[in-house]
Amino acid sequence: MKVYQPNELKNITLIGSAGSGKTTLAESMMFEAGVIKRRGEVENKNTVSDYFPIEHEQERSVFSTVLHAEFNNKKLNIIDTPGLDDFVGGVISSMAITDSAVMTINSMQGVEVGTQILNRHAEKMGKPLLLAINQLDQEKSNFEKTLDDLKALYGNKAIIIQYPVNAGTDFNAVVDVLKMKMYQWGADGGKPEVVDIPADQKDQAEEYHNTLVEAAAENDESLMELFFEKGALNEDQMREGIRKGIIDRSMFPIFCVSGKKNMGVRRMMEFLGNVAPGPDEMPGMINEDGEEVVCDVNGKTAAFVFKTSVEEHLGEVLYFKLVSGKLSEGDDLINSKRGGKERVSQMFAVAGKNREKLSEMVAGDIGALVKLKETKTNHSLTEKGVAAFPPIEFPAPKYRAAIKAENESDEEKLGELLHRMHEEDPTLIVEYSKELKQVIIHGNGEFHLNSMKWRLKNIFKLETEFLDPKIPYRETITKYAQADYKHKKQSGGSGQFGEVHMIIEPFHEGMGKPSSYKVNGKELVMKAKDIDEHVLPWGGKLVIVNCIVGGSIDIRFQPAILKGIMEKMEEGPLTGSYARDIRVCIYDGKMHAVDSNEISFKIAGRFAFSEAFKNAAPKIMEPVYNVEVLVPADYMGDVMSDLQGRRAMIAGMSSESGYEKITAKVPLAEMNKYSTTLSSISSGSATYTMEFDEYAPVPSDEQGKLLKTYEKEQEEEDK
Ligand SMILES: Nc1nc2c(ncn2[C@@H]2O[C@H](COP(=O)(O)OP(=O)(O)OP(=O)(O)O)[C@@H](O)[C@H]2O)c(=O)[nH]1
Ligand SMILES: [Mg+2]
Repeated sequence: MKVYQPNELKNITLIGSAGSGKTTLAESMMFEAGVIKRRGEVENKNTVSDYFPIEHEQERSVFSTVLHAEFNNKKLNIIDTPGLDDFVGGVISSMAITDSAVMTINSMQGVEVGTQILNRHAEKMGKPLLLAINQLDQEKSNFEKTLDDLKALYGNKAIIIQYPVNAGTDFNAVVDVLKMKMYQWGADGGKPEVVDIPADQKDQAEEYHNTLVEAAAENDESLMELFFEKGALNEDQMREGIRKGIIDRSMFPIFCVSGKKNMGVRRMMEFLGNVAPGPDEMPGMINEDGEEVVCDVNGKTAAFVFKTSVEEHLGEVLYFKLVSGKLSEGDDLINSKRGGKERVSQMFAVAGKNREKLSEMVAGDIGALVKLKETKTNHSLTEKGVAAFPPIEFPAPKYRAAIKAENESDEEKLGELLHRMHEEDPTLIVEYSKELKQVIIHGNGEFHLNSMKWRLKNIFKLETEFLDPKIPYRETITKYAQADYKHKKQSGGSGQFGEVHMIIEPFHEGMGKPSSYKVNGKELVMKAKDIDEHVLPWGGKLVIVNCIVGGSIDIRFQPAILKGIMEKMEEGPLTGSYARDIRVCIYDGKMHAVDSNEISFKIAGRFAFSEAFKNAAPKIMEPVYNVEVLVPADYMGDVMSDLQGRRAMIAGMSSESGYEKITAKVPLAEMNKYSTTLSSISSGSATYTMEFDEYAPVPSDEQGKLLKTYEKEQEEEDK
C-alpha cells in the first residue's frame, strides 16, 4: 500500500442510533472501494465490520471496527461504532482520534434519543458532523419528518446537499444541490447515472442550492464578497466554504443514502474524500505537558493506542493513530506509560479482520500493531523523550452487578479475565470490594455486562453468575454521647491497663471547637488542644480532639487509641458498614506506670467508642445519585411514576428539541437494573446517566429493614 500523506487522509467515525445502518453503510463503502468483492449483511453475519462471534449472536455491533478504503487517491479511515448506548466507549475512543463523524439517521424514525446522545458527545468533543439520512428505500421512510427533526436539533446549520426524489420502496434517485445534478441508480446501486435535474424538481433544487451557496459563503469573507459580486459561487469555491463550515461546526451537511441498496454511497465517499477535514486541518492532540501535538510528518514520532482487541490467530491487536512523525517496520518506540521499549515488528492497515501489511506510515494515519509486550489501550508509543497523551475520558459507568464464578476454583481465572477485559474496554470497571465482600462490575448497561458474561462463557469457557450488588452504606451519629472504658487484665507477669473517657458527636465542616457538654446532669467542659483531621478512604472524616488535661493519658498512647477507634469505624455497629463524619473528644483517662501499653489503650479506645456510638442515635446513610433521564414526551408520565416509586426527588424537568429531560436524586439502592426497566417502559427510546452525589440518611422504615437484614445475616454467620 502506498504511504498516504496527511492531505490524502480522512479519518471518520460512523456514529448513529442503534440499527440506523452504520455497519451496512460501511459494508457498501468497503465494496465500493474494492476492499471486499461481495456485500455481506448484518443478518447473514457476514459483514466486514461485525466479525466477532458476539456481534453475530446479537446481530448488532458491540465493538468499534477500524476499516479503510482507498478511494479516488485518498485513504478513508472509517471506524464503524456500535449504536447502543451500552457500548458508547467505542464511540468516544474513536471520535477522540478521528477528525469528523458521519451520523446516520434512520429515515423511518427521524432523530432518536440515541441520535441526541451521540450528538452531545460529538458536540462536547468539538467534532465536525456530517448527517447521512439512511434507509431511504424503506416503505416507511419519511424524509420530511427526518429533516424537520434535524432542523429542530441543528437549526439552520443543518444544510441539504442532497434530497431524495422518491423515498420509499421505489427509491432510486437523489438531487444533489451542490453538483446541481440528479443521481440515479439501477436495482443494485453502485455507480450512479448522473442526469439533469427533471423539470418538476427544478424549483425545489434551486431553493436548496441557494440556501447552500449562502451558507457556504457565510464561512469565508472573501467568498462572501465573491458571492455578492457575482451572485454565485463555483463548485470549488462552494467546497471551500462548506469545508470551513464543517470544521467550525457551523454547518451540518445532509446526505441521502440507502446503505443496504448501495445508493448514494459513492457520492458520499467522494465528498468525504474531497471536503471532509483531514488530520492536518484539525487541531492536534494535547499531550500530558499541555502542548498541542499537530499532525506533522516531520515532527517527533508520537502514536496513541485507542483500542485493543484479542483476535483469533493474532492475539492482542493494538489500534493506534500516528499523531505526529513517521513510523516504519522495525522502529523502536518507548511505551510512555510503562517506560519499556517496544519494537514495531508488524504493522497493518485494517478493514475489520482483513489486514494489509504496511512497511511505513506517516502522521495522521491509523493502523494496527501486533506482538507488543506491554502496550494497552490509552498508552502512547513515542520517540525517546516525547510526552505521552493523557488517557481518553469516558462517561461514568451507570450500571453495576456483582459477579462470581459458578465454580469456586475458577475465581482466580475470573479475576485475570476481568482484568484483561478491562484493558480491552476501559468502560468496564472491575472493583474488588473489601467492604461489600463482592466483585462488582461497573458498566454502561445490562447489555454491556451481558456481553461480557457471554464472552466469558463462549470464548473463555467460564460460567459465571451475576448477583445483586450490595450497597455501600455508611453509618454516622446524630447527637453527642459520652462513654468511658477501663481495660484491665492481670495475667502472670505484667498486666494490661488503659482507661479512656470520650465524647463523640456528629462532625460537619466549619463546626466550632468543642466547648461544654451535659452528661448525666453534670457539665463537662472541654479544653481542646490538638485537633487531628483524618480524611477517610471511604469518604467523610474522623476528627480527634485531644482535650486531656493534667497528663492523665500520656501522649504516646494517642496513636493506639486512634487505632482502636478506627477499627470500629471500619465496622459500624448497626450494619457493619463504614462509619463517617464523627468528632471524638478524648478528655480523660488513667494510666498505670507498669501495666499500661499500646494494646491496652487500643482496646480501651475501641470499646469506649463503640459504647458511645450506640448512644449517639446512630443512623444509616446511603449513597444518592444525580440521575438524568432523556425521554420522548410520550413516555414522560410512565418514567416519572416509575421514578417516584424509587424514592426519587425530582430536581428539574425541561424540554430539549422534542425530548424531555428529567433530573432527580435517587438512592443507589433503588437503581438496581434501572437500564432494563427504563428500556422496557419506553420501548427502548429513553436513556439516562447517573453520577454519585452524596450520602444521605435512609428513611427510618428503610433503616428498620436494613437492621433486620443485618441481624439475620449475623445469625447465619454465627451458625
Ligand atoms: N432497507 C434497508 N435496511 C437497512 C439499511 N441500512 C441498514 N438496514 C438494516 O437495518 C438493520 C440494522 O442495520 P445495521 O447496519 O446493523 O445498523 P447499525 O447502525 O450498524 O446498528 P448497531 O451496530 O446496532 O448500532 C439491519 O437489519 C440492516 O439490514 C438500508 O439502507 N435499507
Ligand atoms: Mg453496527
